[in-house]
Amino acid sequence: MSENQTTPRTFTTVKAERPKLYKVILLNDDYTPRDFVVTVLKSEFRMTEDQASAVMITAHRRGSCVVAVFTKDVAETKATAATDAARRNGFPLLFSTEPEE
Ligand code: TYC
Repeated sequence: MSENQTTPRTFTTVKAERPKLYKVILLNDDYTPRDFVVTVLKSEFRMTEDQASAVMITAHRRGSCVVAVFTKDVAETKATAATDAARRNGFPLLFSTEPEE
């Protein structure tokens, strides 16, 4: 018997999957006042006045604008909270979510 036999060892590499990310999308409509859109973006997405104004005007001109990217749960929670804030104020403003490619 050889004296320098070694015990075979198995090494397993555990790789953490990066969580899939989801976009929160602001949709334009003809009824919600611009100021209200800016207010919701500031309060629900912690944007500055300038950031919120830029996102609002992009959605107004192009029909929609990506607001931010989050994990699925956070994106859905924020889109729902922002849409609910609009409903409480009687506006049809809508935030949706979609997976990032
Ligand atoms: N289009 C709206 C208006 O002219 C303003 C608006 C902008 C509404 C962006 C929604 O996502 C929106 N009053």
